[in-house]
Amino acid sequence: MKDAAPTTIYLSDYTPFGFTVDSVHLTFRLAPTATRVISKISFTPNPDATDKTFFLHGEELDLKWARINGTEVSPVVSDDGLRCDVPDSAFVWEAEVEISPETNTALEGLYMSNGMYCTQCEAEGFRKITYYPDRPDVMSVFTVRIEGDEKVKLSNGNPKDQGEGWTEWHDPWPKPAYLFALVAGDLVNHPDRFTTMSGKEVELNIWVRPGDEGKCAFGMEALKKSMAWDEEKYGCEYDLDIFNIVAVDDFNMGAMENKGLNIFNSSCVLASPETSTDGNFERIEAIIAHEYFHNWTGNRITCRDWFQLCLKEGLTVFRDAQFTADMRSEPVKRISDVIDLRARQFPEDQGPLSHPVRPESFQEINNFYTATVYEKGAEVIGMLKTLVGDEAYSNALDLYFDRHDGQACTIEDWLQVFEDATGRDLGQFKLWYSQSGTPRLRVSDSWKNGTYILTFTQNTPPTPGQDVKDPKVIPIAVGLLNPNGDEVTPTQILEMTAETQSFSFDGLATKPVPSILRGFSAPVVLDRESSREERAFLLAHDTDAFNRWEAGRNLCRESLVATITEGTPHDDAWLDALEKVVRTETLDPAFRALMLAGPTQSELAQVLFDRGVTPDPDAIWDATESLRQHIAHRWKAWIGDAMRAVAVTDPYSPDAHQSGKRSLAAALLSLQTVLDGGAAAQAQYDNADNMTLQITAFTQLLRSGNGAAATQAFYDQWKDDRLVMDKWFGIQVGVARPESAVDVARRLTEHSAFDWTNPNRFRAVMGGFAMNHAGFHRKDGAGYAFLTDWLIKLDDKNPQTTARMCSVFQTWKRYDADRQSLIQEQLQRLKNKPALSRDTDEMVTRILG
Ligand code: B3K
Ligand code: ZN
Repeated sequence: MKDAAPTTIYLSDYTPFGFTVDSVHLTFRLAPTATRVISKISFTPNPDATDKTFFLHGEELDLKWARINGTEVSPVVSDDGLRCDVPDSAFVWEAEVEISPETNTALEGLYMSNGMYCTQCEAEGFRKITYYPDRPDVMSVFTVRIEGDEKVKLSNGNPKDQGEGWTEWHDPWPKPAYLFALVAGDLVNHPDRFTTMSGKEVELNIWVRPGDEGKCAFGMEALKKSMAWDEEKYGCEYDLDIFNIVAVDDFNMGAMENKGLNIFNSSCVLASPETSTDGNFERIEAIIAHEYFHNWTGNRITCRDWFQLCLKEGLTVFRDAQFTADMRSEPVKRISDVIDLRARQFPEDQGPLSHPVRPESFQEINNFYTATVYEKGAEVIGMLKTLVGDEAYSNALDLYFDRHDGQACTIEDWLQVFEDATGRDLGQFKLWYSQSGTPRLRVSDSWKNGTYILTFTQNTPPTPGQDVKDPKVIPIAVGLLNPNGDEVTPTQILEMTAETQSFSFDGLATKPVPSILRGFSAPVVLDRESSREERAFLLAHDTDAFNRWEAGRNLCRESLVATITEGTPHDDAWLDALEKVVRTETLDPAFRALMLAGPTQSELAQVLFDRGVTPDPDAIWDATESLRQHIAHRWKAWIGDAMRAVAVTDPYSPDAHQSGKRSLAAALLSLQTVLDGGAAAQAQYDNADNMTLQITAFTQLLRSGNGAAATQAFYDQWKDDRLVMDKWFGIQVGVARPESAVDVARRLTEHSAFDWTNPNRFRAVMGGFAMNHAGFHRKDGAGYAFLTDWLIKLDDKNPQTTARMCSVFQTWKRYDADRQSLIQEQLQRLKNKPALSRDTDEMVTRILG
């Protein structure tokens, strides 16, 4: 276990390593509790480094011997590594260590999952495999020999040689240790091939446990589409003879882009119509693309240090979003991403965990794989592209790949490429990387003699460690509509650079209606007091799909806020406008479904808090539930017809067209359930031939209070499918009524299938529970105490997953004094846990502030 004595690491302290690594040879003699790792590493003193201390990272390693140039040496070994005197010219380091994969429950380094050996080395897991300079700027060529009885033994690069009980791999591309991977087990593969743009044949495989081979076809198609897309859009060609993906059941996150050997959480690659929802299919496609795209943005060009994480993650998220938009629907993808950004990144940016896209200090880097680094990091790239234009973006990317291939880079390198490609000064733009917090953009307008003026004022509230903020460059996409609904000024990008700035539009016959921040052109909160009529007008007429959706969402939000704060009846004028959109059959069903999705309860809590109202989770739950009832009764004459109109009759396909129809049907089924108590849902459940229909019906049956039979039936049908069982666990706790959510969650943890050491299962229950806003925030604090008990328990086994889950407490300051002190009490209890991990300690300390 890592010690909890916190050491803070600073970006400003970066110095290069004193040596370069010319080659690495590793031999693994696999055994569950006594794997031997023999390393042979060639070092050369680094002329660019002043500090020539020979320090190799290493944690939880049992060093058997070490040699330099063939002579045994006695290094000074500590908890985090070793030091040794070394020659002042090139030398060869050799060492043998013993490690215990079977007892490695933290799931970083080399560990075992269902009898299979696998690794996770990003960010700092390689140091649990052998002594090594485990930092991303030390890159080398690896040769790996794996000895063991397992049928399949994989590592990075290309297969080199094999014999009875051993296999060798060679990766010709220099890489940092975090991209190292090894897998060994009795696996089976789903094979395929891909011919690259220069005619090179690549062997492709998805490796799974026997029994899962029927769930690989979709992932394989997604991989081939990703490979073709990256060639076409970015000119990025694959660079090895083989590309392997392995599905692993015990994994702390979604997937990992190890060079030539991607390792995936099985939930992010295995798919079949019977067991996976449309949402699962879309997510799998996106994650396969994301990890594949890392081959260039992350692997060929990597990060100099972990502060530069957004260099690879922000860019790769941006690229995978482009891919999904191309494969599916651009506006639907954009709206979904903004929903996700507001749900996950905004609370982070506006709370105690707020940090810049490029953080400047950390204690545990695993705590910085955040929505800010990933999703806001992608938004920053999107803004850069908007500002420089598509062609310049493409030229800059070409230059980036040319100039930095094979290097470990910084955000400065990245921005320099754009400055060189465009001639622009990006000094002010760089603030997006260093300043944390969500800017608020206030808008006012005026109209005189045919000139319309929009005036914007930007303000970023203080965040931890950053009291004062400078104005940022904000690209504001604006279009103007005239009162009959025609667009008079198509989308223009207004480039805001000052704290307050006005933009005028001349020669207009009538005062226009502005459509501001089209496509969500910047990750800001737009404060504009506009009338209900204006929002309804944009909902009906805006040509920008995002802002059309936004207008509807804002109307829904305001209606709910008025109900919560003043008891005002729901706004029927808005509902009539919404009805028109939802019933417009020429519109994409997926878009219509998004129109029906109101703000989440957590989002409403934030809106109330921002307006100086202390959110009451029960009142928020009541208001959203009563709105559902109200809409259902108001629309009861046509809901059934609308559901039938979007019913899919063709054989199941997870494509955008069919899944859009099913998502609209699911939203309508939620309303129908209010009217019939679950009769339609039960019929759908009984006839469902795919998981999307089955799970949406199951969800509504649970919500109707008539879900007992389906709960048992679902369990009986799927008890042997671990990924489907995760859904069974998660949904029950996610949709439980507020007053019973803690009991439901507790009962589920007592179920024999609740394997809490499996991150997917733990997250299904605990994550599902924390998403149950009113249930988690139960007034007596039972929800907080329940979750904390489990975090205390998990921390000893798996610090990474524990620490990540702590973020559900980050919004604690929104709530009333009683809830605040109940949360503080639990966080303090967690903080006082003996031998608390460094990961969790850092999170709790930051959240408490
Ligand atoms: N790079 C990995 C994430 C590693 C997380 C380490 N705690 C997956 C990805 O972003 O593609
Ligand atoms: Zn990534």
